[in-house]
Amino acid sequence: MLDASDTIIACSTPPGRGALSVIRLSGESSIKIAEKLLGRALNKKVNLVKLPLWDGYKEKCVLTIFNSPNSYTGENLIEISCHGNPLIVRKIIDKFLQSRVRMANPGEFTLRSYMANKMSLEESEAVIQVINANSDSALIAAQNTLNGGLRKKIKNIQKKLRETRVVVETLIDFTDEDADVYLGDVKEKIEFFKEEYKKFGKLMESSKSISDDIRVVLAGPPNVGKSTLINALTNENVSIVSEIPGTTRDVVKSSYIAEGIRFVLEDTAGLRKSSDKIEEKGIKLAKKAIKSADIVIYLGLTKKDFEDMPILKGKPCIKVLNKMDLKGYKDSKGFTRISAKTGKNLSLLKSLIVSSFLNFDLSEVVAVNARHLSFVKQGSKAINAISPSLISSNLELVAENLKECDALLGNIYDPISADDLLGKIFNTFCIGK
Ligand SMILES: Nc1nc2c(ncn2[C@@H]2O[C@H](COP(=O)(O)OP(=O)(O)OP(=O)(O)O)[C@@H](O)[C@H]2O)c(=O)[nH]1
Ligand SMILES: [Mg+2]
Repeated sequence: MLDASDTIIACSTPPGRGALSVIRLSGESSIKIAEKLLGRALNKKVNLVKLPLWDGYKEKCVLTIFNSPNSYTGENLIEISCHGNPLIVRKIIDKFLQSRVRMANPGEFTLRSYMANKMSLEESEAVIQVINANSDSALIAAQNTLNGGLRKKIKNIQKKLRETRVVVETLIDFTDEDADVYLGDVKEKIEFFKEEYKKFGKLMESSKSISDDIRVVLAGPPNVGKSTLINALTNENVSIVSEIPGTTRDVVKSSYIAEGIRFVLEDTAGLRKSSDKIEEKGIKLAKKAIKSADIVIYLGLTKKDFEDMPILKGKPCIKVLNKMDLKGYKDSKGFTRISAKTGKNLSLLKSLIVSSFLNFDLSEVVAVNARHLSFVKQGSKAINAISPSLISSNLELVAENLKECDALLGNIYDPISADDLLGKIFNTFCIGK
């Protein structure tokens, strides 16, 4: 995977027919190899050539030359634009494969860019997020990370962490009496840093959700209007509505975009004790969806529907009372009241969903993936383990925890263990990128 000495080739545009396909050829010898195949020099930046593919057939294509180091990979690179026909693409690639060129692995062009120090690791990862972005905000986030925004945020929190650590390390060298005097200041400084880290962690979590689609799971007892709500919020008739409790069994998905963020709603089976085998399976799926949701909209008709819900513990949740249009409807504090049927308060509900994630300026959002978030969370554990009593009893351990968090965060843009990690990251790319 990490051998960057040879010349690689792959089609960089999606498979299928179109006006054009673009094939990339990268490696120090790429230009020489192409010149040999063509029997002519490639002196210009853009060259119109006739590439012999088999006896009697030459493909007219445009070869754009990017000389090292001013190319995507940092190596000599050629982009071959040909007619968008999979047969022609295959023939061109086959031609080069006969000339000391090999097929590129998934993400290998971007890996080479990383290896040539043209991009840092998290910037390389953002490339795939640019490709996969489904909404304006996901695209903004990916571009921000691509422009170094994530690293800037991490370095900023590391700077604050190190300032805190300096204070702790200094106190370790004090005599016991002097240390007692400053202990209060240190406790205050650490509390302040903990708060800063909490804010940073929240921004990272929201950024992770926004970088993907936000998964909003609609849950609650049967017959409360979950399916009516998914249809109303997404303006599509995706889920069956009926007055019979236990109608929905499978998880039904539909999406909408608000404030540039894509929300994927999941309608689920009503939660109740059931002896019906199929319904039971549906309830299992519902519970699974709730557990992995970014946010749950829990729907009920009365306050009683919200009692005893251990599954929602620690989950961001909006509690909603539906069917406010009905006669005899009872209002309750702490709940959002709607009517999925008449549409009353649905725009309010939509803005509540957005504000659960967008509690900061959208331009602040950076693309965060599961790997980044896992280091942020591990760092959070190390920071939260610093209690006031630990500060009083063991400053060395406090300093150690701060150091551990610092190292964990550093892994995001400067990983310690190289090859297997890089292999895993770049394997998630498409071939040709
Ligand atoms: N009056 C009134 N009726 C509603 C409202 N929302 C849903 N209903 C009705 O309530 C019944 C159940 O609606 P569904 O959307 O199927 O309920 P559900 O929660 O998906 O039910 P299950 O799939 O069985 O869990 C249907 O007859 C709907 O027309 C509302 O806001 N007001
Ligand atoms: Mg339903």
